[in-house]
Amino acid sequence: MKLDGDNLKIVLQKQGRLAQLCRELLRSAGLDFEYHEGRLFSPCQNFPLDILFLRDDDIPEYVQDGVADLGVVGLNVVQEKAAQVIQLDALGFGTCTLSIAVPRKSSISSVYDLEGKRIATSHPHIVEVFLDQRKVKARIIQISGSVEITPSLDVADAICDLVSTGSTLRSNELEPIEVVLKSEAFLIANAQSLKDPKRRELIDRLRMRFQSNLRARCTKYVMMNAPKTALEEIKTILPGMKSPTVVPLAEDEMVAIHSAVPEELFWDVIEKLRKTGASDILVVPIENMVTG
Ligand code: PRT
Ligand code: ZN
Repeated sequence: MKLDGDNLKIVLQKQGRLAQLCRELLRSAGLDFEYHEGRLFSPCQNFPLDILFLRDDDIPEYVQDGVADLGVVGLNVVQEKAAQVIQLDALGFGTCTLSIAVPRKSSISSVYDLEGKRIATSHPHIVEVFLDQRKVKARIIQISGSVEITPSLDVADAICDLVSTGSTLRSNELEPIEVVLKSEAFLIANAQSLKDPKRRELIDRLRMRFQSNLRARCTKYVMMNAPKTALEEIKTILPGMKSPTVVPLAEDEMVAIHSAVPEELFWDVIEKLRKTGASDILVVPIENMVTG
């Protein structure tokens, strides 16, 4: 399969935790492409973009070497591969921590107790740097999967692995003692591609679409009716946001108020609004939010 030289190239995980989320991100940015299992390459129908699907471990190097202009991959993989790429944007999914954990009954309670101990991990480079910075000498045992069972097999005294819900640690009677890295999916770029004006323009267009979608995901659109007399108070409840849209209603002393509300403030804002006399509060998801 020959890639079109003028098209931008992005490399995504083929299968795994980030694969579907990456394809959803592209689709929500209005990009139209075919995907079916086993496919390694897909041209985008409505944007000059070719999509490559690979194992996540290879993504940083492909971007570093310019095989692809862009990639989406966990920050943990970028750091583990020590790839020379530009980290453009955190994408808000695939969040996890790379954490050191030990058996519940272990005497190890901090990274400094690891001196002379064995630590199993699939992220040996990150762990090595972390221990070196703390001047702790431990034996790093590189494992490619099921790191969590190594202490019970007496292969290691501690592990350093990715944790999201924590249930894998709990079911293996391990407890986290130190966060080595907070990770999430990142949009990464090849440095040369960013310097090329034509490629840069396409990259900026894609970033704008991704960001407007990510912003929308953590914002709700709130509509309500309120007495005109409550308007000033309502404006103070919607802090740090652009001034709300106020629409007159047939009923003279009432207005309709529309505003975007960040998800993390959402319930707090709704409760305060109700106290002002706001009623008929409608909340709708936002698909895209283009600002600036
Ligand atoms: O085949 P390929 O090489 O592409 O994929 P992979 O098997 O190497 O990676 P994959 O698909 O498992 O994960 C891809 C990326 O998702 C990782 O590099 C992280 O950036 C991110 N991610 C987020 C995670 C997790 N959360 C996660 N919980 N990756 C792995 N896990 C594993 C962890 O290793 C442990 O086994 O899930 C288990 C712990 O989960 P909890 O929920 O029990 O804590
Ligand atoms: Zn992998």
